[in-house]
Amino acid sequence: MESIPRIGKRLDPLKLREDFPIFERKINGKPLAYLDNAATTQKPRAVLDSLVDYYSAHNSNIHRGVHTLSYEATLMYEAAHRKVAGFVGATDWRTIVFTRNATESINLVAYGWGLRNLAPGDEVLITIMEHHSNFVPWQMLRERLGIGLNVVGVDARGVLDLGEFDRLLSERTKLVSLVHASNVLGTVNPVKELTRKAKEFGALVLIDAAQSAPHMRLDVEDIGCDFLAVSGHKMLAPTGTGFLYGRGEILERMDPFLYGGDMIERVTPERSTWNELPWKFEAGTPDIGGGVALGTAVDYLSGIGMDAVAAHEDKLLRRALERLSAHDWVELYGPSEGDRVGVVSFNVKGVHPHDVAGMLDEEGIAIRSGHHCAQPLMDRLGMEHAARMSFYLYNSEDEIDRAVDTLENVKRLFG
Ligand code: 7TS
Repeated sequence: MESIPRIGKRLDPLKLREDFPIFERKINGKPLAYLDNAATTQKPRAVLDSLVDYYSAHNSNIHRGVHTLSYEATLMYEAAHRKVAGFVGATDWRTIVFTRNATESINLVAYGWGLRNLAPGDEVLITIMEHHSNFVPWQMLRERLGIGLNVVGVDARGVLDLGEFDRLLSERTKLVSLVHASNVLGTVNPVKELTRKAKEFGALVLIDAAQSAPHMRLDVEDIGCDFLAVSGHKMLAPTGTGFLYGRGEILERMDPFLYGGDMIERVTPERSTWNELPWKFEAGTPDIGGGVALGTAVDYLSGIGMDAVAAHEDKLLRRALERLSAHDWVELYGPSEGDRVGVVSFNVKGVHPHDVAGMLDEEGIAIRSGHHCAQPLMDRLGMEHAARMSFYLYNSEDEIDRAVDTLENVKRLFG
């Protein structure tokens, strides 16, 4: 794995960019500044190479047959589970289930655990800052099972109302499903403390780590959670990859999510029994090549060090906040203090965020605009839509300056 950098404490984004072929592209004649990492990230050559290597030299179906290629594919796919387990501090690789994305990971818990274990009178506790993927599955269970769904609010800056969390948590709470870092505000919730509180009431805890796992060091044992949902494609791996960590004894007792091949132990016309973990939850032929490449993405990130990634992104965040807050025509969202990941939502007063994104695109700068799949939060904060910059390890302060300079020029030209 020579293409995987070993960097130590500090990270040089300009050096890292050389690992990402997409940055050779020009967009509208300008160098690409990719500031839409909360949606999905770019892929380093090591990840692309591992896909090509897998399909060129090892492609086969796993767990089926004794031929050499199948054996190799099985080993590589299992090794990727081991790498992911190490990445999030899980001691047993069998507690890592590969999925397509965080959405599928959360649905796996809703269908595999929720449908079987919840009944009228039980409650699920979420927050208003959830992505739709951690809202809608629980609404589905509320419709189907008649359970309660409670929603913890935020203050005007988008910080979780911890008092309300305490008030809504009770013996009726069977699951707390909580976003670690908001994809709109960047707010980082104190998941370890909230998990401890939930455990006092015997509730299970699911952490939606889609916006945290790619950006900071995480340890499921330290947090104490029962489930952790992550999108692989937001951490340098191919689209179509993600995973769910689940506490072993809970996964053992859960129902499968999808039924069919590979997830069974024995099938008779009358009944079937389930395969061991994690295969019980990976029905059908999985995305083997993508899974292997997810393992390579983990190697790449581990080579750099998640603390270095977090420190670099914090520097970018401070730069963006400093530059944007200098203007009274910019409305900034999200907490000004406390833990926050590199996500900055804002509006240019009087300009639709789609127009803001369009103007930046003309300069080769990619940002997202819209409701960011978090409509309950947008409603609560009275914002219909917003522009959003989100950072990763290959971004530089210069790119943030380019983005804000562009906004300033547009403002100067159009008033
Ligand atoms: N949870 C959070 C906090 C997210 O930000 C997202 C995706 C998801 C779950 C779902 O991830 P997926 O991989 O299943 O789609 N967030 C975004 C975003 O902010 N822009 O595009 C996708």
